[in-house]
Amino acid sequence: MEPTSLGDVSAPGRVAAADEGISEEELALAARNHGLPLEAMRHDVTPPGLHYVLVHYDIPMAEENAWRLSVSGLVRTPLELGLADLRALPAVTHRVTMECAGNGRARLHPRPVSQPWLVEAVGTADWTGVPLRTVLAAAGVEEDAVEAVFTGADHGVERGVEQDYRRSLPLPVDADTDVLLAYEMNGGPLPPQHGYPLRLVVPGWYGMASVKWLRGIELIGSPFTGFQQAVAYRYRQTPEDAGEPVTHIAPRALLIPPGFPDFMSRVRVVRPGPVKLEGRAWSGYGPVTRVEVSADDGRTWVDAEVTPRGPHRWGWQPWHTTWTAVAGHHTLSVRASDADGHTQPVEQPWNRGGFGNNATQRVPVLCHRPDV
Ligand SMILES: Nc1nc2c(c(=O)[nH]1)N[C@H]1C(S)=C(S)[C@@H](COP(=O)(O)O)O[C@H]1N2
Ligand SMILES: [Mo]
Repeated sequence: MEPTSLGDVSAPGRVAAADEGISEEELALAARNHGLPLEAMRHDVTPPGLHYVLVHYDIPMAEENAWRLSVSGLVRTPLELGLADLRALPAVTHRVTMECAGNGRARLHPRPVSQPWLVEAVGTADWTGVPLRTVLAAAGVEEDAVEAVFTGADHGVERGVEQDYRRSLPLPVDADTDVLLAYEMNGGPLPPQHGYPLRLVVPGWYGMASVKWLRGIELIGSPFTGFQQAVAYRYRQTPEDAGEPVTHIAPRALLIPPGFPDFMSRVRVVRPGPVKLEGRAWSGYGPVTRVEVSADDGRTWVDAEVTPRGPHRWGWQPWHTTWTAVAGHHTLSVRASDADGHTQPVEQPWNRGGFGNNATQRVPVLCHRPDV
């Protein structure tokens, strides 16, 4: 369908009818924004190219030598920093598991119409750069500043609102949150799709906070009301509901699909006998303390072995267990619990935007003997 206008911010995001399949518009988004192939969870650090990608508008053309980051608003010393200025400051590296807030959206009933992720909008990278607080300290944040607004170089229109991609974070930015202005991913320059030459990385928060192609930081004296803050990325049950802001990553465990896949259905094929089940688990609220696995579609659960969180406090944790497969059809599920007391639900946590759906993964498996 050809749009007759660029939309209207007073019209809520659409929810699909009960029997409505994925549209060509959703397919176009899904083809641009790719997920992590789940077998790539075998890598502790996701190789670039396999890390999920989400871009609202277009990937901007950028050149490191010409790039400027401005720090403005309620600061004593406004700054204009080039990449060389940032590289001259003490650098840190953090291993961070990032996940899109829309991960799980396409599994919701009814389905909010947007990027149709199943469970694969996640990845883990080593991000190198300058702590945000180093740059804020250099600029000298005024007492009356309450938020920092981050502006990307990408520009588009969303529900009728033309905009640069912008998000804010509340002040102060604590030392223990490890928010980073990153110019390297996994030891190399940022790939274009991940924010080259500079991005924000907000560990523990859903991906929308980690503004890519970062060109501006503005300190402001009242809460930011931009589209990506006040309209999008809120947990709402109805269009009228003001909703709660989307912030931290809810716990999730994923299984590296065992055995080998059927090409079309992706059903997994395994042989009878012991099958190693393994995967990753993470939460933005603290370490994952428990992972349970079900081989009977969530009726009974057994504990898997979770590797305690090591030096990488923002990275996913491996888990594993052994399942004795018998001939027939099975549905494997896995669920995580974190130190803050959150457990993944078996029922979908529905909201209009399709955010934070961490309902447990379901992996259909067919166990049979090799043909002779
Ligand atoms: N400038 C800008 N930053 C952005 C976005 C964007 O569209 N533009 N998308 C956000 C969203 S919704 C997510 S989930 C993450 C994705 O980061 P990645 O593509 O590096 O995985 O970037 C965030 N930062
Ligand atoms: Mo996202």
